[in-house]
Amino acid sequence: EDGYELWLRYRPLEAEWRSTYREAVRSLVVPQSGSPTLRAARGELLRGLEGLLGAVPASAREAGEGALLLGTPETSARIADLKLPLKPLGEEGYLIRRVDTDRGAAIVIAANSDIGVLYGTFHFLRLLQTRTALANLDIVSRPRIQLRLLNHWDNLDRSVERGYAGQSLWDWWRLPDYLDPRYTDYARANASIGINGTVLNNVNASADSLTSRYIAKAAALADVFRPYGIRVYLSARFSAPVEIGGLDTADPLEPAVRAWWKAKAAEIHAAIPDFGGFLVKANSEGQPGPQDYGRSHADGANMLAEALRPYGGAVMWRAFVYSDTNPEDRAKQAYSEFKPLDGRFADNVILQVKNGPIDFQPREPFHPLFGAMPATNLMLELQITKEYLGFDTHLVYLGTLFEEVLDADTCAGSSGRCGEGAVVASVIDGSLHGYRRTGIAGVANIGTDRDWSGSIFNQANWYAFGRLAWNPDLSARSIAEEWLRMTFTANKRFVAPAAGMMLRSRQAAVDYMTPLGLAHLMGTDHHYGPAPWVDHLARPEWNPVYYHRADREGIGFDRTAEGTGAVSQYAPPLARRFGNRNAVPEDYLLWFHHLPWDYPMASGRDLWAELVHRYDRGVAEVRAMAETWAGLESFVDAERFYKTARFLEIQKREARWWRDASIAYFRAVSGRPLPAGAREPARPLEAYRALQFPRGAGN
Ligand code: BDP
Repeated sequence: EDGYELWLRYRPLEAEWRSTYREAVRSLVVPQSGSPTLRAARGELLRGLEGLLGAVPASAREAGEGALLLGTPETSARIADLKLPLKPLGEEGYLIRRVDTDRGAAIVIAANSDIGVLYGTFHFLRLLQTRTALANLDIVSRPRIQLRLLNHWDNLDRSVERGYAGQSLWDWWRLPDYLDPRYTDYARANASIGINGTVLNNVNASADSLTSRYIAKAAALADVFRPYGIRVYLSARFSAPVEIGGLDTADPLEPAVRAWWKAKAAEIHAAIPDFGGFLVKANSEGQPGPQDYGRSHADGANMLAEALRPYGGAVMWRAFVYSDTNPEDRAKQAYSEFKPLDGRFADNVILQVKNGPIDFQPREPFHPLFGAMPATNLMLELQITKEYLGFDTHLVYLGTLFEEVLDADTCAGSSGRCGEGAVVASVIDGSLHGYRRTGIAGVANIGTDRDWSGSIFNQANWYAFGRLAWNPDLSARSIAEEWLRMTFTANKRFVAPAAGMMLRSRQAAVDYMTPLGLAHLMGTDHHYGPAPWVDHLARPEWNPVYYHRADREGIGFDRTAEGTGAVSQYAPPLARRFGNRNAVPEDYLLWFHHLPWDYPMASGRDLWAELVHRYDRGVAEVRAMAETWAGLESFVDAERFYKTARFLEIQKREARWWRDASIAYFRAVSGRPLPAGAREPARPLEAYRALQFPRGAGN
């Protein structure tokens, strides 16, 4: 049990469930001449049922008592006869229902397309894996968001930017000749949670990935993924016409450049007929872009959109920009650049916006572009890989982070009031502003490690992303419980404590890393471990001191009207709430306000004592998590138990490191004594400052 099978383990169920389900599923009726997708559905069912029930039901041509009937009205006359209400399910939705046929009760998994049938099949297996009663089965499901994508930050040399699970899965050297069976398992796992696209290469892209040689390799992957409903996308380097095209400019208004991209799009589509489109990081962190030629983001995006239009492809243009010449608060820059362009993007462009205004921090308020671009398709980018949350070892369940963002109220509905459902989820599912194209992307945490994600619990973050992409209304709790049941055991005495630990884990990381709205205090460059003292880097916003602004008097970033005015980028009622130190949620206090150390907090403590309290709370929670896990040994196989237990020990030590180093630093800056009863940091500040990553970290 090395975690390779993820949540698709299909281990034998308890005897009672086995017999109940065997009764319910006695035969399989799958259209004979099935497409590869239908064959995949059948194969998964056989694999799943054999594992879970210890027996494969017979294949049958006719539905009788206990039949499981799969298909679409086109592929199955029996399903057509049932006249099921399939219309509202769209292209990808499905229906699972108990039906009475003239020969007895059967279960039907029906859809308008084969991919819908495959999604329904995975859902059906999940019902069994989670021990759900099948009587009165009547499930209707369709995805709320069109593009549900993973973004791989994978380089062509197989290194992975911010990847902590080994090398890139894509073996570019052996592609297209050798297709690692793992590619199929990757596709199965993604299809099981409804992910329908993957961007193969890093946003910091190499132009090589657009050469014919690499297109052939990407095409081979696309062929493997296609039966599973997964389309391939590529990150496009904006300067590719110069680097691989022999042109002397990449100016988006230059006819030769436009022609080059059109030809490139045609070439890619000839190799990958269902190619999804391009993801572009432009004029950000040194990447080339239209501004290099005095053109706007809209000019750049629209040029690529035009090239992809004949094939229905999309351009996902990232809003993650901050420039080295702009003296503005970094949190304001994306909004400042993109808000004036609202309505200027082609309709097959989607602006891809990170969840928060800075950069995947343990906690940020939602990005102010959500709700502010009614005339531009906007999609959400989340980070599944834990760049700022402890890499592979720390147990941090991100379902709660994702849920917090999706549920955040933009207060940008037509009434201009809060509390009327104008949440981020309603922006990105298109319902708030009537977007024609909708999407959500997660920066993948997947690599060649046997467990795919670097740790067993990191698999839950991949899982949660997919489930929420399909249905943003699901709760982080229900997803955690479902994942635990499928990944470990359905025993309540395991699931309840393990879910509790997962649900509290993200707040714990916020507490021991960056409590009360602090952000970006990680070691520069690698983003691992505390380094709030760093102040010597060339650009102000590369330095942690830029973000916390602590001095003898106080701490925090003043983004109110008296400060940088970033609050005004939110809808008026939110701007008022965030701008008022008495009304802002404490979770965002120091994000929006610079306050004196003795500022009185709701708890009755002053700010300094509260900060120390939060750090301590985070450390204590990790200790509790490790104890909880220790108590669950009897429910888990030795290998996965051991790995998680040892990782929790690392996390315990590193939470303490974060707490001690941060407190030692803020104590020195503020000149304040430790609050009464607070534990002295284990080492002097200088010792923490001297630590080098990775050696010495946390010792
Ligand atoms: C930052 C990462 C950097 C990425 C960048 C991005 O540190 O490696 O290239 O985001 O999203 O968080 O483009």
